[in-house]
Amino acid sequence: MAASLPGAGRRLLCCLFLCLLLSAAVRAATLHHEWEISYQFKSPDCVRKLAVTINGQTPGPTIRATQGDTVVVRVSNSLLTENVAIHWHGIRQIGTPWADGTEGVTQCPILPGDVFTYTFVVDRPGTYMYHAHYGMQRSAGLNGLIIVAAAPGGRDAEPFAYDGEHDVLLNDWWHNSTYEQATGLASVPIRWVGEPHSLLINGRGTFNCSAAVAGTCDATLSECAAPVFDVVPGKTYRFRIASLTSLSALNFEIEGHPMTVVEADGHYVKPFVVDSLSIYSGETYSVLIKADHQDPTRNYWLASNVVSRQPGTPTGTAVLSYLGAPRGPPPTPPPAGRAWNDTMYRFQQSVATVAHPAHVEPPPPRADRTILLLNTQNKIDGRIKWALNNVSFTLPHTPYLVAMKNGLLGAFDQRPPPETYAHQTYDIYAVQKNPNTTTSNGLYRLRFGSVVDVVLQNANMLDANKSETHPWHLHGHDFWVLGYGIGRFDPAVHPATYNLRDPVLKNTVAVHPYGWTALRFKADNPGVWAFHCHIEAHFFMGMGVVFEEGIERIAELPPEIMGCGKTKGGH
Ligand SMILES: *[C@@H]1O[C@H](CO)[C@@H](O)[C@H](O)[C@H]1NC(C)=O
Ligand SMILES: *[C@@H]1O[C@H](CO)[C@@H](O)[C@H](O)[C@H]1NC(C)=O
Ligand SMILES: *[C@@H]1O[C@H](CO)[C@@H](O)[C@H](O)[C@H]1NC(C)=O
Ligand SMILES: *[C@@H]1O[C@H](CO)[C@@H](O)[C@H](O)[C@H]1NC(C)=O
Ligand SMILES: *[C@@H]1O[C@H](CO)[C@@H](O)[C@H](O)[C@H]1NC(C)=O
Ligand SMILES: *[C@@H]1O[C@H](CO)[C@@H](O)[C@H](O)[C@H]1NC(C)=O
Ligand SMILES: [Cu+2]
Repeated sequence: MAASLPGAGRRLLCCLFLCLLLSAAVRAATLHHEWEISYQFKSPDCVRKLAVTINGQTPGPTIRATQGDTVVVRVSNSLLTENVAIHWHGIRQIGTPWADGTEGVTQCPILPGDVFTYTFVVDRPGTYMYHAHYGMQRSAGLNGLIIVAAAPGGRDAEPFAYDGEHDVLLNDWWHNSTYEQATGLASVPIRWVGEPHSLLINGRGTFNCSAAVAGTCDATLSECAAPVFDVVPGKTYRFRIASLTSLSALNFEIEGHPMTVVEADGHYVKPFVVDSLSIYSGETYSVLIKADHQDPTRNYWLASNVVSRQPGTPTGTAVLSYLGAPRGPPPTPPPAGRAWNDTMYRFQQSVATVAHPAHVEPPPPRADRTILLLNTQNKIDGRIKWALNNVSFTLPHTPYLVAMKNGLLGAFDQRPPPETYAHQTYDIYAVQKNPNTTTSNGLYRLRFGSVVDVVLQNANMLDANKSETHPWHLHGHDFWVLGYGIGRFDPAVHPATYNLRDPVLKNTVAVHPYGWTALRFKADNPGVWAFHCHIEAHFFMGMGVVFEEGIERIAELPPEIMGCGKTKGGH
């Protein structure tokens, strides 16, 4: 069309195009961050311990950006003897699959003394996170928030209003080192990581010093003082709540203040009210609360409690402080949360989380491929593992992205893992007769642009009458959550019950004890993407798979992601 226009018209078009480009360029900023990763002595829960920090802090700095911005993080590894890699959790990395930060999948680890620059676009507004993705390093303190504001005047503006905002990053914390934990998990017999010593809110908790090794605990440190969230009576606040726990499923509440859930994993949801929020590792939510307490003379607790496992950790606390009320802790004991084994309460929240009516993105009506994944606890040579369809996942030494792009066929198992399991006969309530399994680092290759359903089926563990919640996180995509159930998934029955009308899009979803969860995504983001249980110990023990799609569409990889494992073809 432009070719047939007279010269003047063509110039006008060019000018219009340039103006558009320029105005977009004005809005979209490039935000530079310089991060030095190092070990420091920290006392997040008043007990001194070595922590992996960013510029001396744990949690690290919050990245604040506006939709469309480019974030550039220059990471210098000053850990002396330890590698590092940082994952940008919930950022899809469209066009930058090498910046996902998943060691063994999208990059070689960053060596001590080396610098690696992550550059990516934050294309959606919402609440996201970052954390280490190398070994069990996440539990050592490398984590933080990414908060992306909606582009002003854009169609992704919030469908809700509020007067002020507070950010809450939830975590669990051990005094053991991650090396002690990882070695324990790989030992025979296993030394399980156990329940956390403390629950942290914005990196702070309170351990009872009389139970700590003498000389390591100081309850008067400001570093471990309960965080205070200030509110003005009558105002409405948005609380962004994110969980990066290594193990714990949490029940979060703000004493005496019902919460209206409005966002989940960066997507607006149909508002619903809860007294307490169930939140799993890898998930984020925004809730609105009204600062409308009846008693103007007091403050209120923010409380985080372990659920889904029998708790052995005191409540994590912070203070909601009303303007005009005296400073200091609330007069009541902190709320103990829901019963830890009230699975139906948590299940109901899952089901209640659907897309906001004005922000429904309908899923494709049907899938091109369905992968059923049975998750079981297993054994290999006496070591306890987790497996999907009887395959326990291990990471290759050469990142898949590099291996596949460079045709290094010997870098990983070329046999794809199984698509399904014996779903008609497998008894999800029984202890397996033969828990022996095998390891593999094979992956699922997805046809580019195809629609993929994944159904996660939970089952009994090695102990009788025991099944746990697993929060599954997909890299590189958001998925539609089509349905949940308790019991055995039946492919002939349950797909008919899927929510195809207004399912929420998420990047992390729970599969409840003895339950199933069905999700759908479009394999339209060229790259190699991990999909795994976000419990640090479970992924370490094999609870994950990897998807590849459109690898041939990736023009060239940055050399900085290479340099480990195989670098030449052959075997
Ligand atoms: C963690 O440390 C405690 C105290 O030293 C020890 O009893 C426990 O066995 C350790 N846990 C692991 C998994 O090594
Ligand atoms: C700390 O532990 C000691 C000894 O077990 C106990 O007497 C005390 O009440 C505890 N303090 C708190 C604040 O829980
Ligand atoms: C929940 O656990 C408690 C013990 O902590 C037990 O008494 C109760 O029966 C359990 N409830 C259910 C529904 O399993
Ligand atoms: C499971 O593997 C162990 C070796 O690690 C072996 O001794 C045992 O016989 C196997 N069990 C079955 C049922 O095959
Ligand atoms: C896993 O494989 C073993 C034998 O290799 C078999 O006995 C067992 O039933 C399988 N388990 C599942 C869940 O398929
Ligand atoms: C497991 O539950 C069943 C009933 O659901 C019961 O008969 C059995 O005794 C339980 N086993 C254990 C070890 O608790
Ligand atoms: Cu898990």
